[in-house]
Amino acid sequence: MKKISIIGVPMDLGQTRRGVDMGPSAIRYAGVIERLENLNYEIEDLGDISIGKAERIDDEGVRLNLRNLKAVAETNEKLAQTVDEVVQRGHFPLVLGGDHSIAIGTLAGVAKHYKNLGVIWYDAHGDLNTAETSPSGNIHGMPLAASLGLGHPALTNIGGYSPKVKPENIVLIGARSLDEGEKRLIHEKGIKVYTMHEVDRLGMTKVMEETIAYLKERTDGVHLSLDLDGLDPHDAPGVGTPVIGGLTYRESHLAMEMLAEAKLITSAEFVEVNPILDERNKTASVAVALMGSLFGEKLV
Ligand code: NNH
Ligand code: MN
Ligand code: MN
Ligand code: MN
Repeated sequence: MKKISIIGVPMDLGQTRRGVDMGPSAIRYAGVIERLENLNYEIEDLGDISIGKAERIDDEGVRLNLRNLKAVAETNEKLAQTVDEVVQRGHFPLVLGGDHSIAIGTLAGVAKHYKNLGVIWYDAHGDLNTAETSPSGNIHGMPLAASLGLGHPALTNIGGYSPKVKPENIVLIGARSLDEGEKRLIHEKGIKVYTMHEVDRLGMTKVMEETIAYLKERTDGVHLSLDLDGLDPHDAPGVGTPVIGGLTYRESHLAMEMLAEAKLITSAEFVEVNPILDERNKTASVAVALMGSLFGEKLV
């Protein structure tokens, strides 16, 4: 596939740090379009999805432990629609965040086109909370659970169907900050996880070989959901919830290069870039460099 459609989602309502709404702009400024054009892709930039407005007094969100539920759900409906159309036109959807709550809409737009969509969740976190288990009430900690059909119906039914993905088609990579409820769910559902422990022990080469083999045999398309906080804060400082001890810049490139070689990925999103917390747009630049590798850039 040689055509990529870029969709910006300047969403910051799934968490409480301001600035992540500037992510799409920072990623464009870091040269995403030129970078991918150089790899001979035809790029269509669809601009940004308009974001629902937060309730001034979000009593309902507070009561439900789902901050800004209404606006987050509305925005994800729009995103799902846009992504759906992109896939229908045979283009590769590349979504730029924005906080990770937007994965709900991306997956809603993508998953209906596959019988068995695989998902790689590259993240320090599991994003497997529901309102019942969330320590924060932040919806950016819930998108993978919502896509499994777990949580509030306003989130699980985006796009008019649920679930989007089966637990056995998911692989988590880079996890190192999981809440108790998330750990329970991972065991209960048998979700495949490469925590930092496994990455240290096996090395990224083996982790990716196993991930690729595992998903190749059971899925008919794979979505990459890459949260920049999966990387170590040394390499990606511009994120709202940095966690020490993460994946390096080189490990991450290796992962992307191996995915490119395997021709596995059929849609992708890069999320949680927060330019306000960043150092000279470093994190957006890292995101663009990783996209280069994902789309086949070679060092020589
Ligand atoms: N697990 C925590 C929560 O649910 C933090 C989630 N933060 C993230 N997820 N950045 O990727 O609130
Ligand atoms: Mn076209
Ligand atoms: Mn995340
Ligand atoms: Mn995260």
